[in-house]
Amino acid sequence: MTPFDLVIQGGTVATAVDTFVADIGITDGKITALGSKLQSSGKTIDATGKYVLPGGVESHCHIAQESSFGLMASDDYDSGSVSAAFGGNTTIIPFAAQKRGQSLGEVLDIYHDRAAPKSVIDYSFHLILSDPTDSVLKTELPAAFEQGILSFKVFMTYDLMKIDDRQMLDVLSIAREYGALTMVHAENDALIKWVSSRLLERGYRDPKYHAVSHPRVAESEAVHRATQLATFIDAPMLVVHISTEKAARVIAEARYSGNKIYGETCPHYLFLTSNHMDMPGPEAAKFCCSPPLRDAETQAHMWQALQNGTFQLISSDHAPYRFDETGKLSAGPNPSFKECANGVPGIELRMPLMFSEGVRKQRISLNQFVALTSTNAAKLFGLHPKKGTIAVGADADIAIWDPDLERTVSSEMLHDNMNYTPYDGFKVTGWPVTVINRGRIVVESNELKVERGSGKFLKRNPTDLTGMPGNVAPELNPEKNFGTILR
Ligand code: DUC
Ligand code: ZN
Ligand code: ZN
Repeated sequence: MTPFDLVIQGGTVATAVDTFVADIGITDGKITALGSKLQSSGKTIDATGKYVLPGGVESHCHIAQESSFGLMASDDYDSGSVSAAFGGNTTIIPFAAQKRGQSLGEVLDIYHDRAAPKSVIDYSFHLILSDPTDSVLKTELPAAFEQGILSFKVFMTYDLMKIDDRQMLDVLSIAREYGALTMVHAENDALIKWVSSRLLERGYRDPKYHAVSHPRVAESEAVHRATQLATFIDAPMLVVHISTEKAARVIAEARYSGNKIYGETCPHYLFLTSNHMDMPGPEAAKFCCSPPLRDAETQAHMWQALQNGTFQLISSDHAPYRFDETGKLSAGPNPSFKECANGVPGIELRMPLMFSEGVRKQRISLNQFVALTSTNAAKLFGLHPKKGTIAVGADADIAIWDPDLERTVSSEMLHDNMNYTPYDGFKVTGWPVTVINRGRIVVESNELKVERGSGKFLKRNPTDLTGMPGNVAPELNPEKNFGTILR
């Protein structure tokens, strides 16, 4: 047998289903053998006593992107991808956000230019659609799908971004036709506006009131509405950043009935609560994200939804805004809850936090960890089996984990372009120590080993909907609607 370029020897390999001890042989960036006593003509890594896991697929992060208020994220594709890699990720799928009036072609050109010279790991984009004109729906979106960008996010709130229910139906209908995945930020806009204006009228302006201004029912109502619309069209939909028990139950119910509905939650809803915001003045802005942090009881429901398969993804929703005038304090040193940028950083800590608090504390198995942080995203976003698993023929995207390495989190140890972390002082056990993307060693001995711009753009396939039968609404079914053809 020809020796391999790289061999990872003696580690405990885990995929979304299996755990076994094996050597991994890598040739030309791909996994070419799983076996024992494999010989390398190049480098050999001794992984004895370590876990050898698929690299993370981080499918929800905001990098070099203007927010829904127009503020640029603190991380570009250099710091964002480096931070992701140090956190065990080998693929990122950030957003390419359309401003109203912009064509999707223009948007994608801008984001390709932002990513290609800088990303150290592989990447794709989800579009954000804020302006679903006829040209966008009929020409520009299909063109983007053709380029392998088969997912996009829509918003039900934020004046500069939101689309209405009728537009949502148009968008879902196109997505269904092309096998694309609609991601949705589901919060009821009117409820948020109603509570926010009452708060401000009554003098409650500090950032901590952000937690009050986005009521739980705003999420559950909108998740119900969005998933009902998707179910009517029979189009796949991923509800992102779910933060409430009721919304989780809506997802569970939709999935129980065979609908193509998926759910995601984020580390901040598992590890932080609104108690972290209970302080006067601007410090609470460090914890402002949307939907907002909830309470410990809700955290338990989020864990349950991950454990029982209601949610398929745990994503960082890394939305980095520094605690200074470029970010959280861009409206001044004392912003109201309406003026501070929405979002928390976490791309480097998503997997370590989940490993430490999830796997080590036996809330989830090692295989569930792999599924939730890598394999499911690869499947949902059309990258599997090239990404998201350890198998012969797959890209050699691997993170080697030291399960016993203990570190206390501080902003200084992270590689993002932030000046704070909401997880400051957290004790985390279990960290990725070597990260490999397409056979290239990206991180080793706490150092970056590759050039900026060496990550590759990934052309994706449609979501694999096998096992998701869906339902045809009677009104759209010619056998039941007097023969009308509506889709
Ligand atoms: N939605 C996100 O997905 N991230 C940050 C803020 C928001 O509204
Ligand atoms: Zn959102
Ligand atoms: Zn987000």
